[in-house]
Amino acid sequence: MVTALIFATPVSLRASADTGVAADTEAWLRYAPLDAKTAKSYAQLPEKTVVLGDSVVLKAAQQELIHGVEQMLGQTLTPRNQTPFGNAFVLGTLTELHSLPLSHSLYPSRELEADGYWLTTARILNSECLVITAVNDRGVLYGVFALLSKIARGESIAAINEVQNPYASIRWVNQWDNPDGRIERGYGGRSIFFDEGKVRDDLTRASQYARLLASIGINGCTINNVNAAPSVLEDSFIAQVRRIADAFRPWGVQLSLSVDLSSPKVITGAGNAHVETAVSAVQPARSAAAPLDTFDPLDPRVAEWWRKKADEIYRQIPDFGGFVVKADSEGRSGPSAYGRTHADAANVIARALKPHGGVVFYRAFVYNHHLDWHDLKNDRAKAAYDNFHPLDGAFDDNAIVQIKNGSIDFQVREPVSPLFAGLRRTNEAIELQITQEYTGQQKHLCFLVPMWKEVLDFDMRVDGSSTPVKDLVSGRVFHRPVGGFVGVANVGLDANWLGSPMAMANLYGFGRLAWNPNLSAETIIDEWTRLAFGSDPLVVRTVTKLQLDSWPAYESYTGPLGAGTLTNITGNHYDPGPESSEENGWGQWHRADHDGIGMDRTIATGTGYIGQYPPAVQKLYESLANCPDNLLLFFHHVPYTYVLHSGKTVVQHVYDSHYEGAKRAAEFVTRWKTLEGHIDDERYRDILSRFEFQAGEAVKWRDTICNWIYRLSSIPDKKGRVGGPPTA
Ligand code: GCV
Repeated sequence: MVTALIFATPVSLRASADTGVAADTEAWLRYAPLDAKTAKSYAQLPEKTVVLGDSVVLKAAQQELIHGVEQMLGQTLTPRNQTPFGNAFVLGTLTELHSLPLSHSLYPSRELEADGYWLTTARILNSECLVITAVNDRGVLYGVFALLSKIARGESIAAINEVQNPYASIRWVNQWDNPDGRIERGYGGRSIFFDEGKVRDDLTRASQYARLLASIGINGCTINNVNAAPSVLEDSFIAQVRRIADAFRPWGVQLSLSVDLSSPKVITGAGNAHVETAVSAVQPARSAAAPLDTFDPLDPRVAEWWRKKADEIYRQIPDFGGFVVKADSEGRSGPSAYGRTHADAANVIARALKPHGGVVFYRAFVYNHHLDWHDLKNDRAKAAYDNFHPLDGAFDDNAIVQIKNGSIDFQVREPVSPLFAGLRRTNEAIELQITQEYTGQQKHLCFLVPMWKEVLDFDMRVDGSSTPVKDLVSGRVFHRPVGGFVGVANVGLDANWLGSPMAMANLYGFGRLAWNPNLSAETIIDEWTRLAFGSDPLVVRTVTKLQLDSWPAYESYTGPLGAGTLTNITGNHYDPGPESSEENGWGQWHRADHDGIGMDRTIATGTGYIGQYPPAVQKLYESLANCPDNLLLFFHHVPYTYVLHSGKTVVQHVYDSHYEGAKRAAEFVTRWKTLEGHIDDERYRDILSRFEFQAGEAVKWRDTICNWIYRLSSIPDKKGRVGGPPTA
């Protein structure tokens, strides 16, 4: 098969590396010229590059190295392909490296795994070389990006000897793009992949996106909405999707598709000869693409349909990653239509993918959105565990249950899903939301890495041992063959990808955590800031601190004490709308009334949700005495006068935190203003106007929530800001 090579063209020219638009598009791959002093410390770098092999990934790696060194150091590396090559950057797998005459045996200090890399110096053919090696080509590419990142941040690479392995094999992003070009919960413009029902002609952005993803170790991308249009599996569409896979391939990003479970029954299509054949009474079906009268996963015809469909896709896209399935959720078709289980549905697809090495991600986001809100025992938070825990062990080895971090839906604060601890014989992946659906939609600064860290580090105490979520999802705890991390990214055509340059720290942070969840939020944001804005100490200090302060600030003016969804849940998921959470079937309830607030999820008197956790975690949440303040209202219904560990009453905490949060949002403006003249004007002004807007929105949130709580509780603010004269 001839594969068209589409390499991303970095947009910034050396001279313009600091201008806003270019900096936005290049994001953390700006490779801005280094100052003279820092550049001097890299003066001894080789002047040539040698690549051992000719795969498109290795070529991309070499091109990236040449581009990065040129941009940052103004030095043009010469590609060499014959020996002896003198002092050079040597790029290639260990196997290739070992075929060279080396002066000494060259092995890393610890074992290299797939996608891992080793950066080292070595004497090859009597020349000093800087070696970037790995067990596979993708690892070499990641090594190049890691080396360039170090140079961009001014880190010393003298006598470098560093081995890095990824924490898990699954490091994927999901895009919720629709074929018409709109993106569900996307805040950065229209789809970079699709327009008007077709794959775009110009896939430059898709290629640039894959480059960005590769630079942070992301190895898979699902290109379409989990609310999947069945048409993505039509033959004519797959032929188009193949072009996106071609654009991804040099960057080692595997393409995958979200699919609708009812596809075998609903796919029709103009120009689809198979369909016409199938409906013809004269000729029997000749192809997998023919519509059936069922999508029952246990029907052999359905199994055959998926098998042929997979074969067909792999014929076009040999490195295809697999499928993502959302079923029996929010109106999607599912196995319940035939009385089958989620494992039945996942396995019929898994078996079709298996011969090709593909995987199916089956989402645990399955719940009834017509719950009776009158019934105090009903609880949407229980749904994932209730649906999937009984099926543990029933999923095939290449099926992965994809679990949202919390048990509701990407709220500003939720406890981790108990399902992470509830699957011992099933592969898992955690789903994190990079796009800020419930956390300010990129209009508010909300750096999510600290939240994700809390989730990944949360110790589930399975069997009484230390079992943090990161070790459950990576498969370490239960020795699962595959597992890892999925981030819902939703970048769009906007120059800055996510709709805001500062929000890109979340995409960067997701990739870095998926690679190594033990990195601290401080390290990650320090890296990102230096790459995106440079190393001026004032800029680094200010930007990192703003980012690190942003989630706590957002939480304090939108959703304190784990109260759950106070936003407009039936509408835009952005504005304050606390009343909309109640009296409907969606189950994002906070149960606020005149006497108190919070969901009673205890085992003793509530919904019993806490019982889904291992005993040590049950103990933490079941008693009011142990339950942390920041999740109190998620687990307990208490009177407004209940006194928190902090010594404040619930109602006073709500008032204070909203005023404090809005004040902090206003201070973001003044803090940002100290950077005038220290970063490019375009981004300075763009981000300033965002902070000003956020400050106003925070006041809106503050006033709406405080007045609402006052209306319900009739308890005035002790500081006299809400509902009555000061009492103190
Ligand atoms: C893609 C939430 C979002 C939906 C999303 C869904 C999901 O409900 O609001 O837009 O649908 O989650 O994750 O499937």
